[in-house]
Amino acid sequence: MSSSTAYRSLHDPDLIEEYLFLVGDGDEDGATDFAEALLDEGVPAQRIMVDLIGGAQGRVGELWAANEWSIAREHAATAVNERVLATLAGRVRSRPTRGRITLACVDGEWHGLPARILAELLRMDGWRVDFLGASVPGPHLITHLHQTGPDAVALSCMIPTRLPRAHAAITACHAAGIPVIAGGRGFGPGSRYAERLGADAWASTAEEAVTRLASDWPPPPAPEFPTEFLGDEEYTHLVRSRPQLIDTAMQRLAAAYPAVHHYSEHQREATMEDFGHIADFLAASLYIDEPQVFRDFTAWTASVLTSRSVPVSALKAGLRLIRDQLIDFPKATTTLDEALTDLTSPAVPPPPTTH
Ligand code: B12
Repeated sequence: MSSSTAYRSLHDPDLIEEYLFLVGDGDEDGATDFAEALLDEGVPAQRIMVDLIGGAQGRVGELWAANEWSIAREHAATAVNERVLATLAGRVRSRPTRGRITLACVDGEWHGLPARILAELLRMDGWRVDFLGASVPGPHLITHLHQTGPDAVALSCMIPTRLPRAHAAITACHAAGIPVIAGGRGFGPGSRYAERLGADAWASTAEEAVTRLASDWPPPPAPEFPTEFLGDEEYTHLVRSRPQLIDTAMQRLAAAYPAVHHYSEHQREATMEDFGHIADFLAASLYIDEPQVFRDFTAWTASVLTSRSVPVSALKAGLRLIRDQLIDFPKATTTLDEALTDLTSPAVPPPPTTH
C-alpha cells in the first residue's frame, strides 16, 4: 500500500472497523501493530492519531450508546487507544522550536483522549507542551502557569456541564496574563460559547488549533473580557438546591412512574445519576443562556434510554418532577417545557452527536 493509498484509506470506514475490532477485543499489541504499520507505510502520525484513533474512539461511544458495548468494554477500549497514541508519540520525536503551551481539561472533565491527541499534534509542530490531563482544578492550573510561564493555555471542554468551570479557568488565566485557546465539543458547534466565556481563540479540531497557534499567536488583546460571573439567580438557585432537587424527584418518582417499584438497586442508582445530569445540563444552559444545550442533552438521553428499553415517558416523568420544583424560575421552566415538547413530537430527534 503506498502512503497516498493509506492516507485515503484512513477515511475508509472498513479500516476504522478493522482497528476497532482490535481495540474492542482489548488487543493492545494488535492495535499498536496496526497503527505502527500505517506509520511505517508513510501515513503521517497526525492522520493516524486524528482519523484512526480519534475516529475509533467516536465509534466506541456509538456502540456504548446503542447498548452494544458495556461501560467496562468502553473503558478497556479507551485504554488501548491511549496506549496506541503513546506508542506513536514515542516514535515521532520532535525538538521544541516554538514556545511553551499548557494543555488541560477543565475541572470535572474526564474526556482526556481528545486533549491528548491535540497535545501530541502540538508537540510534533514544535511546541513544548505541558499536558496536565483530565480534570485539572482551576487553582492548580494557575499555580502551574506561575511556575512555567507558558505562551498559551489550551483548554479542553468536551461536555457543556463544565462550561461554568471553563469560564472560571479562562478568567484566572487572563488574570495571570496568559491567552487561552479553547476547544472540544463542550464549547458548542461553533465558537459562540468560547467567545461568550472570554476565550481569546477557539478551534474545532486539533489540526485547526495547530494552524492557529503557528500563524497567529499571541492574538491581539480582546477589547473587553467578560470577567464577571455569568450565572444569574436561577443558575445559583439550581446549583445550590441540586441535592434537594434530586432527592425530592427520587421520592416522587414512584408515584409519577410506577415501574420504578420494580427497579433494582443498580437501576435506582442510574436513575439518580440521570437526575444529576438533568440538573447539571440545565444549570449549564442557564449559565450561558443557551436552552439548546439542554435540549440536545435530553434528545440524546432519550435515544440512549430507548436503546436500553427505558421508554421516553420515564424521562418525561423525570423532567416534570424537576420542573415542578422550579416553577418560580421562568427560564428554567421554559427550557424544560421546550425539552418536553421535543420529546412529545412523533419521533424523538436523533442525538446531535454520538457517545
Ligand atoms: C469516549 C467518551 C467518553 C469516555 C471518555 C474516556 C476518555 N478518557 O477520554 C467516558 C466514558 C469517560 C465518557 C463519559 C461521559 N461522557 Co462521553 N463521550 C465519549 C465520546 C464517545 C468520545 C470522545 C472522544 O474521545 N472522541 C474522539 C475525539 C478525537 O473527538 P473530537 O471531539 O473530534 O476531538 C477533537 C476536538 O474535540 C478538538 N479538541 C478537543 N479538545 C480540544 C482543546 C482545544 C484547546 C482545541 C483547540 C481543540 C480541542 O480536537 C480533537 C481532535 O481533533 C464522545 C462522543 C464523540 N463521538 O466524540 C462522548 C461525549 C463527549 N460524552 C458525553 C457525555 C454526555 C458523557 C457523560 C456525561 C456520560 C454519562 N452519562 O456519564 C460522561 C461525562 C464524564 C465527564 N464528566 O467528563 C457527550 C457530551 C455532551 C455534549 N457535548 O453535549 C458526548 C458528546 C456524547 C453525546 N452525544 O452526548 N465519555
